[in-house]
Amino acid sequence: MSDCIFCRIIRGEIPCSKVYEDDEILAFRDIHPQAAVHALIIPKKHVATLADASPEDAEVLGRMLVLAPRIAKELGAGEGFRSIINTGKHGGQEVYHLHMHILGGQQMPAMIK
Ligand code: IU
Repeated sequence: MSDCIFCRIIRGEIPCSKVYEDDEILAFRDIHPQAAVHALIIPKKHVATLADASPEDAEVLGRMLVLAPRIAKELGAGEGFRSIINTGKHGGQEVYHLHMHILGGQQMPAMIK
């Protein structure tokens, strides 16, 4: 998806504060941080939402999960973090390129009791 903002970040057309990159995954700091540490982990393949992921995406999604604690720790959220994937309209998704938020570096408020 050539005009997707995150695809443009992946291609280097729009700058980002990169914190991790490999052949399949990019992670960068969120431009509007909602916590002391706020990064996004995204697959380089354009998948619009988690609901659009197919079985062939399972490996990269698993790799994103496994990377999350490493990235969180490297950014200073070693005491725990929250990972969120907003999906679709009711999920509050604003950018339609699958991404996992990593939030931490402070006590996160309870969301679900
Ligand atoms: P959401 O899950 O789709 O609601 O979150 C999108 C996030 O992408 C949001 O936190 C934005 O601040 C963030 N973001 C960004 O980091 N860089 C950008 O160029 C754009 C959005 I557009």
